[in-house]
Amino acid sequence: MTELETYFPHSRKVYITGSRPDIRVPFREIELAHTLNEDGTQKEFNAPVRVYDTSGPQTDGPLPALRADWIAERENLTQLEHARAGTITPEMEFIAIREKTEPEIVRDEIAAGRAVIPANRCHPECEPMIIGRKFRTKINANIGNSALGSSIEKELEKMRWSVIWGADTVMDLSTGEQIHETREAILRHCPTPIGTVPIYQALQKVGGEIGDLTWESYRETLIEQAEQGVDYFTIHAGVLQKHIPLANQRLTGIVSRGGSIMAQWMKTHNCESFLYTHFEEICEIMREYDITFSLGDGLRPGCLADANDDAQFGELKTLGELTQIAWKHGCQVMIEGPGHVPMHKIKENMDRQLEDCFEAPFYTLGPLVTDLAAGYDHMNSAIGGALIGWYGCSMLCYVTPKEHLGLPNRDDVREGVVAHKIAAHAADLAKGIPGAQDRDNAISKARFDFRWEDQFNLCFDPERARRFREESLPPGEQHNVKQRYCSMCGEKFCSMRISHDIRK
Ligand code: IRN
Ligand code: FE2
Repeated sequence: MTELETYFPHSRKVYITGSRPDIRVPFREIELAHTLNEDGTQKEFNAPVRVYDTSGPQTDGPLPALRADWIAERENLTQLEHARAGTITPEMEFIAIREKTEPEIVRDEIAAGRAVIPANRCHPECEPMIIGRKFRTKINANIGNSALGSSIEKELEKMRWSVIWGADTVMDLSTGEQIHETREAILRHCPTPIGTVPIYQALQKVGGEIGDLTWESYRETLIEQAEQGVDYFTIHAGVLQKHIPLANQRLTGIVSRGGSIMAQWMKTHNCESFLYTHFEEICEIMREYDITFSLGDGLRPGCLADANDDAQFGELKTLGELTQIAWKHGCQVMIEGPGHVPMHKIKENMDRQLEDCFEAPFYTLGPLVTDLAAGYDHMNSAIGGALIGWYGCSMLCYVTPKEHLGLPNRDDVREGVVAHKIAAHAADLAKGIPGAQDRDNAISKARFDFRWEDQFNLCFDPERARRFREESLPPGEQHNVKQRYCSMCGEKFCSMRISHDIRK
């Protein structure tokens, strides 16, 4: 049994074929039981529910190169350049089927810069996906080792685990040993786009001495990772010398790793960031591989007191200028956002980002809506994520219960992914993504029918739902899924049972 089958019983993978046989778009189909009459006879058939699926082919070995022919067949243009030229690429068609929309809508959103398809030419294993506010809200899971531990095997395992629970992209944030080998293993086995923050490896190469970073060594790192197939790069090119004094007045200064590295480098050398001064050369490399920019929020607020301050919004303006330069080079761009922001200040973040960055997709870390939730920061982040998603954010970076405390383990990854799936889905319902509510309606019908198995299988974490119900029933009753009540209210006080009686 694959892990997917273990954790998602009664689900099977199905594929929809597009205009050519090698466009095969994966979905997960959840099979449902019939609705029964009280005497056990069949009352109604319940159609299976088909959901978006990120889990990939579920094989142990390297994944098939599903995009290899598409890449070989066409001119070396980026998805943005193809879209501007009016071409619908196989990736765009794949995505249209996946998102249950028209290829022309996908092309148009890409051409306008309102959406991106992170898909490096050297990552043919990647199943195409889109990040943009007209489409399903996406979530990213961060994995990667640090100086304090982990192994390639463990990181691969976390990657597989993330996509089973529903991560749409995975970022390898390794800063420890064997960065190149870890990334290679992840890229060859991962069905989703992979993102990285190249400055981390560049710094590792110079032994962690920030002053020793150079444009040349950074450039070399970019190309090394580009050749491996990384689909999007976080580049903190918006942190400028003029922003540093603004950040010095803050309660918690600069909390972005990449942002703090670049600020320190500028102080040491007393000159502008090489990411900014060499930005056009970076664009040329990104264009060559069709790597998507994820313009880093090096000055995101790290506490409520610093939210929406001049440092943050000053950087955002710079990110907007850089977006236009990247677009001029034919590169795809998304913009990273905060951070720690109280709820009443979230909307302003979204509104300004749309305006200052010309509607390039927004990709945020939370926001965390309070500073008090250590141990529960995945929930804290999901609250802000749901709100900003509703306002128009396109992708949420997950936060795990270990945020501010340590490197997440397997359980933390699961909790983090599921919490943000809830947030992203809540946003999709409110955004009015077509069909978003179908699965909610199906589970509610199952609940009202006392179809326990279906109720488990339709939710985000069937294994946990099943276990929680079993744990709360008396011994002997634990596997009985025929009861028409649960232990929360008991039989006599079950409102759903009473509602059925009222109807009779
Ligand atoms: C997402 C939005 N804002 C930040 N992020 C993520 O934070 C980004 O995609 C990457 O995973 C991580 C980068 O962290 P630093 O280097 O900015 O701390
Ligand atoms: Fe934080």
